[in-house]
Amino acid sequence: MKLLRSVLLATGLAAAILAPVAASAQDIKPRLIRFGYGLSESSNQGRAVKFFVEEMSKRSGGKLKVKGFADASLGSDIQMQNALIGGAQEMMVGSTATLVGIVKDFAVFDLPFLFNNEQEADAVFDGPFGQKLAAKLNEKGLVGLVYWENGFRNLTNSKRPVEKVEDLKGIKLRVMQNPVYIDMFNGFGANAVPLSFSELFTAMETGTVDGQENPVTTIQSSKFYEVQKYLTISKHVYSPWIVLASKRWYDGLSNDERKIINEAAVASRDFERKDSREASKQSIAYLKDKGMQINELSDAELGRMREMVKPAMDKFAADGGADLLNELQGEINKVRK
Ligand code: TF8
Repeated sequence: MKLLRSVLLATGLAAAILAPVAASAQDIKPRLIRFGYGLSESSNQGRAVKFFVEEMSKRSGGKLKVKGFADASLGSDIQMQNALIGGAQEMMVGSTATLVGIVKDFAVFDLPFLFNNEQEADAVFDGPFGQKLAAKLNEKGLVGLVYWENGFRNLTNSKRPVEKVEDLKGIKLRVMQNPVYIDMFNGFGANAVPLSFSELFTAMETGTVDGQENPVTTIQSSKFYEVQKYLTISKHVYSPWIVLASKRWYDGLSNDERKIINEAAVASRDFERKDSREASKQSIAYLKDKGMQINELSDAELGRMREMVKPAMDKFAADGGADLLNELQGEINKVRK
């Protein structure tokens, strides 16, 4: 017993001594890294940030200290992007949809009904297409590290069940600040209201908007069921998140530090996707239990929506996005085969 204890003590001690030694052989400085995000600490986004914090600490012998800031406490997605560009904040995770003011090409991911499932999305985001778009951020002062899953988006509102597109008529629907979303939902007959996520709950609570669209995990973690009665499973868009670093800050790091960040980011991506997918399986039952009335759109209705959204797709193509959309569809077809 005594022996066992001292062996345990010794191995524990050895690990404690060796970890920092291994890290200090590398060029790593003690740093505080502010990592902002829009959802709550208990959301899938929050859990993955926590995982990243721990990975960074482990991989750097405690030197690279990441502090997560939940609930948009450092600002909305767009405000944080600008803080990263200016070098006032180091890292964030947020929607690619809000990056369109910086790199227009990201709008291609906002087009509806592109991906049939998560596996197609993973292959495209982690493959050359996703990497090419992320690389376009560099000249704008951002580094796109990895894509996380936000998920397939669904509709909620406080007015009525949406069983057919016509039910959206006149509904004031919050969308992300992005022209594709505005065109898409106006095309469906709703009144699209672009708003930052951080203003959304209050806007629904006060009736400034009647509804919104987001993955079920977010509808759960942001407690939208408190202010929304109807949930329609439409899966109209697969939405990614992107983990970003300030380029100004990132360029000043050592190779060893950058390597740790890149590897921790990849580990966080794998953790986040698995965790989000598991969580989303529980969400529908949870939301039903919270009193939401839930319906699924029929294939026929989804087919009608695809037709109705064609003008928005054509507009994207005519606006210089045709080649990009073709390329993306080509990449998705490769995965489908
Ligand atoms: C949205 C997005 C949100 C993100 C998040 C705050 O509706 O789906 O998940 O912006 O980072 O705005």
